Amino acid sequence: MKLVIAIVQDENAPKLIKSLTAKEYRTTKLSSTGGFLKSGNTTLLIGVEDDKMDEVVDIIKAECKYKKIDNGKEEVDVCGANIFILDAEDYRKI
Ligand code: 2BA
Repeated sequence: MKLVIAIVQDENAPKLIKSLTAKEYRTTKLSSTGGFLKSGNTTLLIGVEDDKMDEVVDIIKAECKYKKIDNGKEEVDVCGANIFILDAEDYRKI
């Protein structure tokens, strides 16, 4: 099993969560703040079986769009998603 940590733009999060939930993936949404822009973003925790990883990445790709932001000093490219994929050693529901 993998633990996916996906940092996405706030505006893309509702549709992404809806699409993941529709495919029966479970998500936890955390409110987060980017260290560079110091503005809000969304971090999702998603527990995924190994053989479902490609589908999850495809859903994230489909729902999360890249954008440019002018922070007053420069134009900054913000990715659709920054995704960390970790091996989950164990997972239990109690
Ligand atoms: P922020 O840290 O607010 O970064 C927003 C965007 O600013 C970044 O987009 C990148 O294009 C730019 N940026 C970030 N740090 C920079 C720097 N030191 N110098 C110049 N430009 C810089 P993304 O790379 O798509 O990142 C979007 C958000 O994802 C980040 O928001 C941060 O919250 C998270 N993130 C990205 N990479 C990460 C990493 N390696 N570890 C933890 N969080 C990460």
